[in-house]
Amino acid sequence: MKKQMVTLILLIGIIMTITSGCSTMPASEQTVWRFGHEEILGGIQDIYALEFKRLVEERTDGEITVEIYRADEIGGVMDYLEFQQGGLLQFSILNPGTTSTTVPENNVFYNHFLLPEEDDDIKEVLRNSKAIEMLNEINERNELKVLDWFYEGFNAWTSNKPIRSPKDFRGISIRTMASPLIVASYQAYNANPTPMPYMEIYTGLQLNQIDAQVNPVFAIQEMGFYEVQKYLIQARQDGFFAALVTNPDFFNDLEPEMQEMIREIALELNDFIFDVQDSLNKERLEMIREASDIEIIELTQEEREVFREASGKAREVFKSSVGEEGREILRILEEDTARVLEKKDK
Ligand code: 6CS
Repeated sequence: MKKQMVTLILLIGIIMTITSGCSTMPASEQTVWRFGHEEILGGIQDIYALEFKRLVEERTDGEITVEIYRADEIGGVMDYLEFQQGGLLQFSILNPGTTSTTVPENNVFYNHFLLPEEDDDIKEVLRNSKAIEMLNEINERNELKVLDWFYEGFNAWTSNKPIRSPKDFRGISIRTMASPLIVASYQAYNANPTPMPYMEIYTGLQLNQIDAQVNPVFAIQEMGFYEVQKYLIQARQDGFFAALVTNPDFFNDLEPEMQEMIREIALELNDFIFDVQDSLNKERLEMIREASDIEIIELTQEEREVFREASGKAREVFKSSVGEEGREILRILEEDTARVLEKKDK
């Protein structure tokens, strides 16, 4: 397996050397940009990638072609992170659950009860916060140039038991992404967090290797998790965030007009994908309701408060896993969220 992967990497490397998007290439030659993401056909990241492809190909009159690689097509998500840092992929969508192994500060998004809950408020914080600028600088120092952060919906829990309080999590093995903060967050609720790859969750639930998992509603539907779970619980404790990432060397070598085109596309896609996630998550919740007997539980404000209190422990874990810069990013996001919510109340 390892050998096949190395061969594949080498193969991609050779193809890349011949065809990659370098700015010195004559305009008449075909350029291929490789775009990796973490989801399956029809997922939010896939819809994003397809729209990115459409816009790039349209605006370059087909001189640039974008090839999309979905989850597990040429490696696991951690391979995609390496391919991105090494320049084997020109673009990718990576979420903090993947990149926080390299940039722990990215986990800031997965602090429970930190960011606003409404889409427009989240958008405002993401677009205007100095914290995002600081976070992007840290990513760039790690060979990840973030062109945009976007949102895929709030993370819901599915489980074989109803969960209304941290007490109910006792003894429950919940599959999470392999991020120390996410693990700490569910430990703070008394659960047994069990990291495993995205593509193995369904079987894990089916074989009772795990009792629960956490993901946005659209993913629960398209990955079929609702088929093997009894409850879908909406606590709105955090959202699923992801970044459009490029390789800094690749990007810096592009001509300024090309850089500008990509920046514009990223900005347009932010609005596009916020709307897509909103309608897709609503639509897929209805599909789940129609296709199964899963019980959907929406926590009350009082029930959420108990989780908010319990999440304090994990916030401390985040603070101790990052340096001064990371703590400042968290502080600014807390402040910006409070400001956006206050403005709304007036
Ligand atoms: O839970 C996961 O691992 C995955 N969830 C989503 C919605 N996207 C990609 C990620 O790898």
